[in-house]
Parts: sequence; structure tokens; C-alpha cells
Amino acid sequence: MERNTGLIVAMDVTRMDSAVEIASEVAECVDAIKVGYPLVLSEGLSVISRLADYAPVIADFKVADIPNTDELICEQVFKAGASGVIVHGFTGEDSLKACIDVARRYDGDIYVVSEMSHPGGAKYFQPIADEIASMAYEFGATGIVAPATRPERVKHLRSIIGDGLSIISPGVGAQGGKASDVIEAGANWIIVGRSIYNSENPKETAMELVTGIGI
Ligand code: 3DU
Repeated sequence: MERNTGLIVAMDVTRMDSAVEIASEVAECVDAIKVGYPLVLSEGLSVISRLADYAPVIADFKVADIPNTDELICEQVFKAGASGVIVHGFTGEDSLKACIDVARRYDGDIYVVSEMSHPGGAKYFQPIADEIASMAYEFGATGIVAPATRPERVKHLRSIIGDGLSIISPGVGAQGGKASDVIEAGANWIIVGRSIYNSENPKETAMELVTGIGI
């Protein structure tokens, strides 16, 4: 993914027409559109190719299964037109490797969740986050997903993965994180959902966020 604005919009609306409308408004302000279960379960996998007309699409399916199932899932998602897939790391090295192997065939990206951004995300994730980040580095993932709600953790995880891997970071806005803090801590991209898609003026909000990122 090319870094022009540093902003990824999380398109967690549940209607294709809303998603397309918002995508067309914010396209010039974002480097990617993240879609997940809310939109795909509602409108089908074809949302991926539809939104890919506006920006590269990252599919946030937090893939977490045995290697064979992970491979089958990633294959479907890349085939549908996604540029990247978000996967879990706690399922282990073999599962992660299966996802990365598929991504390589499609010249796609794999982002590994290291620690989640919500309050409950600290309890089980923090004790294993460093190991997951190291594994992402070792196996050649594109990057990790780290919490914008805890910039100090982003900084720490950055020290583990070095500069070779990207950090994409959800939690700015509705979850309380601040764009400039998390970028300063070492994130390459912030991921923002509700603050943009619930805004009266999604484009204006996206532009303000991009100013806050300050690339
Ligand atoms: O809180 P927001 O509405 O800005 O959306 C954040 C998005 O990022 C949303 O799609 C959520 O599922 C995803 N996400 C996290 O919020 C936290 C994580 O640790 C991983 C993904």
C-alpha cells in the first residue's frame, strides 16, 4: 500500500450504497478502505471489488483458523479483489505462514493483529503481543495492527518489528485515540471508522484527520 495520506477508512456501514457514496467522497483522502464483517455479511464479498474502484481494499476478517482453512479463506478474499487481509497471530506460525503464502501468490498484504485497541483487548493480548509482533516480522508479514488507544504500546511494538514492517492502527476518534500521538509513536497509518462514516461531512472529517497525521 502506498503511503500518501496515512489514513485508512474503516467502512463499517452495512449498505453498499452508503459505502460507495462515502468511498467516492473520501477517496482522495485515504490510502485504503478497510471492510469487515458488518459490510461483507450484509452485502456480500462483491463489496470488495466495488470499493476497490475507489482505493485498495483491506479485508479485516481477523482470520484465525487452522492453516488449511486460513488458506481457503485468504484465497477467496484475494480472488475477490482485496489488496490485503488482516489475520490473527495467536493461531500460530503455521496458520500465519499459510496466509502469507497465499498473499505472495496474489502480491497481496497480510497484517497481523498484535494487540487490540478496546479496553478488554489488553488483558489477553498484551502478554502475547511482543511474540506475535516478532513472529509477524520473522515470517515476512506486511505489518501489524496495533492500538491507537495506547500509543506507548505502538512505540514498544515498533521497537520490536523495526522499520521494515508497517503498523496500521485503529482506535482514533470514537475509541479515544489521537492521530498525531499514534503517528508520533510509530504507526504508518491510522484506521478510522465511525468518526468518518457517521460524520455530517465525511470528506471534511477525513481531511482534518489527514492534517492531524501531518505527512
Ligand atoms: O472505532 P472505529 O469506528 O474508528 O473503527 C475501528 C475499526 O478498526 C473497526 O472496523 C474495528 O473492527 C477495527 N479494529 C479495531 O477497532 C481494533 C482492533 O484492535 C482491530 C480492528
